[in-house]
Amino acid sequence: MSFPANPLQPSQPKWNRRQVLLWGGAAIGAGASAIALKRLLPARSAPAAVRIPPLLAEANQAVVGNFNPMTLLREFDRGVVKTENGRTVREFEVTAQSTVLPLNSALTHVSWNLNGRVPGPTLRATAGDRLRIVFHNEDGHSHSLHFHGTHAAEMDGITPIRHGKTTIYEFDAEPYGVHPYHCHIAPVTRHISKGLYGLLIVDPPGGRSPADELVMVMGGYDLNDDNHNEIYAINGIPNYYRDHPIRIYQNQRIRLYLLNMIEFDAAVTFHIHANMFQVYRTGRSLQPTEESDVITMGTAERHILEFAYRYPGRFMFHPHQDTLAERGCMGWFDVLPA
Ligand SMILES: [Cu+2]
Repeated sequence: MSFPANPLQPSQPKWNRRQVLLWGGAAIGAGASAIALKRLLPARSAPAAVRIPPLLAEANQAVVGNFNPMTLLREFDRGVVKTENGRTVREFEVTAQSTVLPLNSALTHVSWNLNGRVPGPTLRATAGDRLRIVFHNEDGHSHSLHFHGTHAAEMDGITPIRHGKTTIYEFDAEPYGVHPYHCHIAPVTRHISKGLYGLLIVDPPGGRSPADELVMVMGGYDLNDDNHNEIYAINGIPNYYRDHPIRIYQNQRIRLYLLNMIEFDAAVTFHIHANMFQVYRTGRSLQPTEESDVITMGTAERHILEFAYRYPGRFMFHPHQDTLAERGCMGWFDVLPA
């Protein structure tokens, strides 16, 4: 595989003994045992060509609520890998819960989220893998996980999973590309805007070229239930990357997996300063189909954007609806000399 693992934040599936025992017998099959769940994560290391700037100490400590948007950027959950009948199976564990997010110094918000973070974990597989997503609902409301991509009707994730219940979604990772997942319980606008969404990246069989890979999900918060967003964020926390610029290297390819999960606004744009990006729409191609510095995305639209910065310095990124940028949906790249 050619995609780089992140040496800073390796995938850390959170299996514990209780959870293995909880569903092991029913879901793994009679012949399997907990031993089969031993971690088989390949010991990939980043190709020498890809350099990731070390995090500043303050970014290492900049945890907001239960998560750190700086490390979340490059965090990919490849699941617990096993082989069944000669094929790769990836088992993921996703838990819906409520946590209080400090959106800024004056504002907290009760978020409904997955694994304690907004967005939820970035699940990652290769086309053709079997995906098994164990979904626990520990929140007081009913929720579900609905994946984009191709799967059977019974795996479409529109059935409410009640508080305290667990269900398993299982399907093949197809097609390759970038797929959102989100809760699909009514009112969906409310369940999504409170934070129940994330990304599933399905890599093409041969992988993609080496790059410093980042994930950004744009979201909005309707704080007073008036079906309008009062505040916006990239990766959960408003203005996080304004206050903590993302360090990247000059002249190195950045591969940005970008998803728009903003409810209530029909469409938004995404713009980077002083540069152009190449667009792989929905991640469904191996060659870019267009080049621009601004792209329009309806809700649930997602793309891969690739670019490299020729000049060092600080460069802004944001939707070009500047009211969104002014309400939390913006950040900076801090381009370091190569
Ligand atoms: Cu929900």
